[in-house]
Amino acid sequence: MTQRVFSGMQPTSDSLHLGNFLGALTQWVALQDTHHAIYSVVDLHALTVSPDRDVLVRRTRATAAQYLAAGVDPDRSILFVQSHVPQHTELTWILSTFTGMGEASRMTQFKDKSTKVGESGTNVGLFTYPILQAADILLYDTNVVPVGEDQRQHLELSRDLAQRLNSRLGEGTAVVPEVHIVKEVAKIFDLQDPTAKMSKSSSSPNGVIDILDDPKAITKRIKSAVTDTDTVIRFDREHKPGVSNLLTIYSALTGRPVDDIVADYEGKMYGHLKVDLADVVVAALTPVREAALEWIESPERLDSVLAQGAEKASAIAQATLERIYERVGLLPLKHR
Ligand code: ATP
Ligand code: LTN
Repeated sequence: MTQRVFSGMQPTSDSLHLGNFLGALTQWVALQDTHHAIYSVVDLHALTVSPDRDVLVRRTRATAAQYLAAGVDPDRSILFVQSHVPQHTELTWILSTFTGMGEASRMTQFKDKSTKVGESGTNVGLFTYPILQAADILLYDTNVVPVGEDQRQHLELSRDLAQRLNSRLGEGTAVVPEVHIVKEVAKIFDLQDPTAKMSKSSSSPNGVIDILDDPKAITKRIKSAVTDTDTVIRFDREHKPGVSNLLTIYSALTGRPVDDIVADYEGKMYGHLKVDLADVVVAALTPVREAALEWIESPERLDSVLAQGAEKASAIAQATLERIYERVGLLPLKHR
């Protein structure tokens, strides 16, 4: 049987950034050729950061638009919004009763995010976030989950929960998912702080390249990327994180090996590399930006694609949920 892929991103920003694009979205698009793919805009996860109502609605559509623009193909894959499929919240409850307080407390993303906002700003949803993520994955009997490096620990929890369901409720209750992380692009760094990951919640907007940025803004940000006082263009993650990050992006977008690119720039200055890289990024993102803006301007067409996706996703999710409900011993409802 064709292996199944599932992944999702939170609608926590108007635009996805180059890290999301290379670390996740590009892999999603490629996996459609070999797998049955299911991709979701995980709006329930985004509620953990208490967004404004109108902003969340807008970002949910914009995120779906960017998936489509990057090449997620609704004729081959399922594309849907998480809250349209209520089985996600239903399975989350069951999984929460299989999750230990200790293991949930060890999640580093929760620790980081809750430290940032302090105890008064931390809601329980932020704590149970990885359990909802496990529900997303297990509901579709997912074999492969393409994500960036920062999601590795959450994926470990999903795997542990799947194995626990199988040992307590019987083999075949859940599929144990494999994480799919492409090493080269698993962590794209911030252009202003090349030791931190490029992130939607970055403190330095100039360090982030957004898919929806116009070419001028992209060029400006790449030209002002932090490098080092040395002048040699070579790949050295530890001593030259800024230049290495630029080389990684260049290589990922052109498909050329880093060594070839380094050879081309022998004896040249950082400025040369940056000017050319700006052209490469603009060329790669412009068609995506234009297609995304078209989708954003046709919300009805977009909503209809999402409605079809939700219907297909729901059918798969309901079958899994019924299997698990039956195995945990919830009394089946007999219709009169
Ligand atoms: P936030 O900063 O709000 O946590 P984010 O920018 O990390 O957001 P997510 O929605 O959490 O974005 O991530 C969506 C997907 O993109 C995930 O698979 C994540 O691993 C991947 N990803 C995020 N940032 C990067 C990055 N800098 N490099 C590679 N992959 C990334
Ligand atoms: N936590 C993920 C988003 C996410 C996800 C998922 C990723 C929610 N559910 C299921 C893969 C599979 C993040 O990128 N921050």
